[in-house]
Amino acid sequence: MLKVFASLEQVFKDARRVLITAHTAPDGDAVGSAAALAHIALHFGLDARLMPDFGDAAAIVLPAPAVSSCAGLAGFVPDLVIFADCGDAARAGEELRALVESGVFPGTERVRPRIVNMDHHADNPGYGHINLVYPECASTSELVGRFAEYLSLPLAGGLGEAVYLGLVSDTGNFTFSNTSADSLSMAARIVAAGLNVTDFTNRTENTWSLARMRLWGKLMSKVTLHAGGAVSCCLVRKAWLDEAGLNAGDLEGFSSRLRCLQGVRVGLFVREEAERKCRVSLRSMGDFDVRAVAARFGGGGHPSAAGATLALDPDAAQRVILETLEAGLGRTAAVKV
Ligand SMILES: [Mn+2]
Repeated sequence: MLKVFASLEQVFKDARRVLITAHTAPDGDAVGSAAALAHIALHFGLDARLMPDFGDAAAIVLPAPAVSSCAGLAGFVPDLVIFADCGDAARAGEELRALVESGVFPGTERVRPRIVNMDHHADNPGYGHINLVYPECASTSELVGRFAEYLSLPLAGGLGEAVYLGLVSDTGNFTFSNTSADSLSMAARIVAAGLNVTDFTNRTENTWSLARMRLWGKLMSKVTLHAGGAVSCCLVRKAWLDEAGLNAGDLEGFSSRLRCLQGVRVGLFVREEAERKCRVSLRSMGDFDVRAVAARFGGGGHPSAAGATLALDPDAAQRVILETLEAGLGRTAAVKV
């Protein structure tokens, strides 16, 4: 890791304008790792932009302007593009997927920025010129935190908050199977550097609207059990979100709640995005590989947290995933959990 950190440090030294991107429908690790990289870019004196526009998902103060598309960059042409927490380039959206494919920055004829890929998804194909893909990191933010510490930057202030957001987000507040001594000790160093955990949580998590809590209540009242109680399942129709004036970000974390039920090994959450288009999220406690299930439907992720997008209505999407889960769990029925 030290050798590739040295290469990355040189990339930052050589660059002038950096675009830092994370996946669309961003979670705390996407926001946190991108924001932490922006802090590091500012340390090197770079002009930085973030994409997508994280909006309400940000939860923390972003150190650089965030735009929703390349058009929003308004003439800002980067010589460095960093993908954070994107298991494949397409997760950063169509424009930046095209950048990886052609090498040419969208809207220009021959600008070819350096492409850096920082991630912790094991199925990341390594689409950058420089690839830092470390599945042993519980979050991409932890990887960025390690790079900051390699640069002797203390994980304090905005940088510490950004890394901490990713640490807690991808480990479910240090409860998921990926939680390691490394992630906990990095959190300890951030707290030692001044982060107030209660104040941070108040600003980032204790911010629910009543409409959001009531929607969660409605969804929880509709949870069903399958495969002899080994699978919990819930689906949300787009109309329910629209009626409540909510969006997908208001459901962040719901899929993990589905694992709380005693005896459940896999939680399945189906969210209708549009007509005949659903996002399915799968969560396990690490003893059943949900990434393999997601991969069968063109998705990916981690062994205990994965997702896929299906061109089906929500009931059909639920049915096909449940069938796959039931077959898979049947094969591992002998596993004692
Ligand atoms: Mn992540």
